[in-house]
Amino acid sequence: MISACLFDLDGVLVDTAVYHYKAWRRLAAELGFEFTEEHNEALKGVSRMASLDILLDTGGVRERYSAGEKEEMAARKNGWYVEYISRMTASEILPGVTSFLDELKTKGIKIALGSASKNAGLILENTGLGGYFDAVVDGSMVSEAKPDPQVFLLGAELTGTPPAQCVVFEDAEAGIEAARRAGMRSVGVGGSPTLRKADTLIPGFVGFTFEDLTKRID
Ligand code: B16
Ligand code: MG
Repeated sequence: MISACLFDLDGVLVDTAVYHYKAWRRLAAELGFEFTEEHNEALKGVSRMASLDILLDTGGVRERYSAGEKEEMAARKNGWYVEYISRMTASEILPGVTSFLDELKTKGIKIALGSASKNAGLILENTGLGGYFDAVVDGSMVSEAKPDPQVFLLGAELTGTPPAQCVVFEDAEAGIEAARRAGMRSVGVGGSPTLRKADTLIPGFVGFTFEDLTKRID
């Protein structure tokens, strides 16, 4: 029985990875090294400070900076990122997402967000997705990042749903592992081979219905 669907944000409902990439690349350029789209793959679903460490490792400069300097760099990157996402609109919701959420609402299935992003609220507001959610858990509400299950367990609790009746939609391996540790089923979204541990895989939401979900997971 499925009573709640828990969604990751970046890469599942919207593609904010392009904006994260633009901002990280700008930071790397200021620090004097190149950061490619390929490097950026490793940052998907990873928290802001952990992402910065990965970026600094790419440039081979992590040891050069103090904790305070790293805080400042992360804040600088976030300032640019917020500037980019401030201009987001509903046109950036990924294809098929709105119809699937509409269907869940009609069927009385609870909808929750489980994102690592501390900017999730702004993205939901600008895209108009916010109204769908019975609960929103973002990076500012948890102390442990995915693959820790905290973000999804809190989402389940806030919607009053037992974990066994929750399904998580994720585009990152750490998120699929977080769902498993939370005792929830998972749907891997997108084509990444790193998602093979998900209970089922979908390329995206176009044409995907709740009936399809129950056929694959119930
Ligand atoms: P922020 P998700 C994640 O979002 C992004 O995939 C990841 O690239 C980002 O570093 C992280 O949020 C933190 O975001 O800097 O806005 O707090 O996939 O968990 O929705
Ligand atoms: Mg994601």
